[in-house]
Amino acid sequence: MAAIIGESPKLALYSYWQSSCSWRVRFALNLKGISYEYKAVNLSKGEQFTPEFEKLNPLHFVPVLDDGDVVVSDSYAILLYLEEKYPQIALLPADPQLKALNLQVASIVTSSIQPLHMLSNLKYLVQKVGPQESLLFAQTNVEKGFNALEKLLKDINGKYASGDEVYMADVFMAPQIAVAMQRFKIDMSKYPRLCRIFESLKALPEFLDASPERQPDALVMLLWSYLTVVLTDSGTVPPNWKPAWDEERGEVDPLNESEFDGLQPALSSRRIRYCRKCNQFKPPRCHHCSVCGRCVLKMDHHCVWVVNCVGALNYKYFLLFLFYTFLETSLVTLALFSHFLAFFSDEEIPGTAATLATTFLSFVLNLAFALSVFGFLIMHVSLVSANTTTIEAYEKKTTPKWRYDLGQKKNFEQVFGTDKRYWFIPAYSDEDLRRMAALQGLEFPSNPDFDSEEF
Ligand SMILES: N[C@@H](CCC(=O)N[C@@H](CS)C(=O)NCC(=O)O)C(=O)O
Ligand SMILES: [Zn+2]
Ligand SMILES: [Zn+2]
Repeated sequence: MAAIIGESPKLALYSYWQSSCSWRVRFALNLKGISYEYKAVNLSKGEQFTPEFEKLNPLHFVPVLDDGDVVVSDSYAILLYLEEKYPQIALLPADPQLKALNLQVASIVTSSIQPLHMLSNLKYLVQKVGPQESLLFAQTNVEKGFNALEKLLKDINGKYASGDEVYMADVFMAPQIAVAMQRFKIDMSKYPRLCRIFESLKALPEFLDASPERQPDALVMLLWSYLTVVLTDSGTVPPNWKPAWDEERGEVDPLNESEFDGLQPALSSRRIRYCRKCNQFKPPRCHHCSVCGRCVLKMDHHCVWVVNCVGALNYKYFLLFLFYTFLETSLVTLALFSHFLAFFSDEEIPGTAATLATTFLSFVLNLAFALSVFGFLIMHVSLVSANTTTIEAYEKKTTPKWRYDLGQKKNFEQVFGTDKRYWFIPAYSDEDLRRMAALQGLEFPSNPDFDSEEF
């Protein structure tokens, strides 16, 4: 987002990443080079119905623009307001006929297409007439609107809707076409003029920056997982912890019997896990981390990216962080793919040298990240499905009979919990925290068939 003009106080935009109406306004603000504060309103959680939001827009819709003394809701009204208040980089042409055309296109999108497929209306229809009928209803109305737009713009020359400049018609059409293709699978080959306009518009960095997957609220899950894995202690051995019985054999630093005077006889005949650096007993699967300088419960590895050790208490959060990073970087890579290909074609690419370089670099970096995170993710999927940690997989000898292997489903639950609703969020249900010993990191259920096996 470019710098704001003059000394005006910063605008705020109430928006939801997936809302096409908000996308129009984000696109317009970017075209005008106006920076703004992004205020996420989570429509799927019903945040549009809170009393605070109702004061801003009694219709409970995003977008809403807050320009200090002036609060405007409705994308159409917001565009006209911005045009008056920030006239630099006009989004309406001076020519009355072209101006009318732009207003007409914008109005067709906001009143004759989008309201007929908006989520709350479709939800209502799904309940009344079923999912098939409601999808057909949405598709029919999008196509009706696109037929009209195709005819209206058929004889206009130029890359964009009303010529070679980007105006209000484009601002309204581009997100609408993107949604029609992605959400309603509309066959755009029936609308060649709209297709050409969309091809030019989707190459604009101002449009890409406004796209759903680049909005801060789309990044929420990634950031949430990241902060949780950074802030959750990986698990330390409680002071004075003593083993109830021997757990593992072949550990480093086996002690001789005279070193544990006072322990039960049954224990002294076996090998006890003891950390000489911390001077304390080690629970099963616990390892000493030399970076953290302490013993870490079910230690996986020390991770520099999250500046923390990854262990029993934060392993799930770490995996979710990997998963959401993979999702995010792959989406951005896919979105930028056609722009990347355009660099190798002969066609002229719009945008300044700086924005082109940024697009190119973003593509390469996101692709590299997506691929490396993917490799890491696959490795951890196989570790989780066998109920091993990175350290154990490294240390494990050849036997396939791993005592903690409870079968794939149970192994997965040992890390992610048994409650499906919590699988994709960095948290556990209270019930799981109470019932599942593995989540505390001191005891782990083992497979009775392999229990006596050595490893
Ligand atoms: N005419 C309004 C429509 C706004 C609108 O439909 N917003 C949708 C998102 S695109 C919304 O907030 N829906 C919330 C809901 O349906 O509860 C505009 O152009 O801003
Ligand atoms: Zn230690
Ligand atoms: Zn560590």
